[in-house]
Amino acid sequence: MPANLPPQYFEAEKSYRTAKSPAEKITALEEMLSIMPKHKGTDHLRAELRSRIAKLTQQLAKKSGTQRASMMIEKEGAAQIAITGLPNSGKSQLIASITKASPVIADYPLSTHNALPGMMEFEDIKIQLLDTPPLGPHTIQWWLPPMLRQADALLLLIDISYDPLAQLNQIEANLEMMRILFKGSVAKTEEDISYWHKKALVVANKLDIDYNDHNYKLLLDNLQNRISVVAISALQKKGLDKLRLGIYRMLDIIRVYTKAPGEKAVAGDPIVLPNGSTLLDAASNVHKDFAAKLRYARIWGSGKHDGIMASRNHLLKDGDIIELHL
Ligand SMILES: Nc1nc2c(ncn2[C@@H]2O[C@H](COP(=O)(O)OP(=O)(O)O)[C@@H](O)[C@H]2O)c(=O)[nH]1
Ligand SMILES: [Mg+2]
Repeated sequence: MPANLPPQYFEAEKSYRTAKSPAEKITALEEMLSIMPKHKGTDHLRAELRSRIAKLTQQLAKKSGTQRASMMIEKEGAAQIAITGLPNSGKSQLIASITKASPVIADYPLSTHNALPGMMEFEDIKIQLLDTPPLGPHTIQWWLPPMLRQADALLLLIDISYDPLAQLNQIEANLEMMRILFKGSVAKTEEDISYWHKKALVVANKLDIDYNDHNYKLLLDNLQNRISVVAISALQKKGLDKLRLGIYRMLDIIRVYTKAPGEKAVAGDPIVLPNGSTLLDAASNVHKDFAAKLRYARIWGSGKHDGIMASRNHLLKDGDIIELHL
């Protein structure tokens, strides 16, 4: 136990020990985490607290009947992305326009109480999007923070018809309270292990309302490329192809196709891997035993000569075709 913990920490720890329900325990652990000084000496303890929070959240999700459904949305497809933002920004409209899901869309705030998944197609892969309840000073569903933390990436949806910078600030502040930081966030830049670090894309919605151009420029000027922005009209289905591409790029993934000797690659059914993956990573993705059994592989696409033999640590590129020899 690091010696220099402030007295408030021990108070929070006491409420953790006396807490009766998992929900109370989580609250106390979150508090301990926020009080604890952030330096090398507390790394281990902070990691420990995070894993206790994760375990308790899982327990809670298993117990709490009706809420379980929205909490435990299993990842499907190449990635799971949560759409988040303030009330009325158009989260549900976006899901309805870009996937086949049909959530409630309404002009009053807080119309979404549950999370709803939908599958978005991008070329030959599918990416799961989650419609979620809004951020803000309202009663936030207890499962919203773990859901956002669990997602592979976030879409930060902004209603461009009013003050975009205030909205972005509020989104950032709300996420930070949930211990979530995103790449390009001004809040904190250092790698802090007591936070969940997410990739994020800012989506400026309602661009169909013409006076919104001004607000959009304001947003772009302020962000100065620290985070990518895509402008859309969810209602009129404009900019959605750009959004699909933006999401794909944000994920930083590659698609690799396998083929059997003498045959063509299976079109439309790629293995999806993080950018920077090697042939060996692809092999173990196909089957856990393949990495050990792999004798050699031939590769088409990223090599200078198609069909060359490639080494196990050959870096793969999007669109490569591989032939594994065991
Ligand atoms: N003009 C315009 N209105 C939109 C757009 N997207 C959503 N809306 C409207 O904004 C309101 C809130 O939308 P909703 O999807 O329910 O927002 P949510 O609370 O973020 O889920 C509804 O009245 C929608 O019709 C858009 O692209 N353009
Ligand atoms: Mg909604």
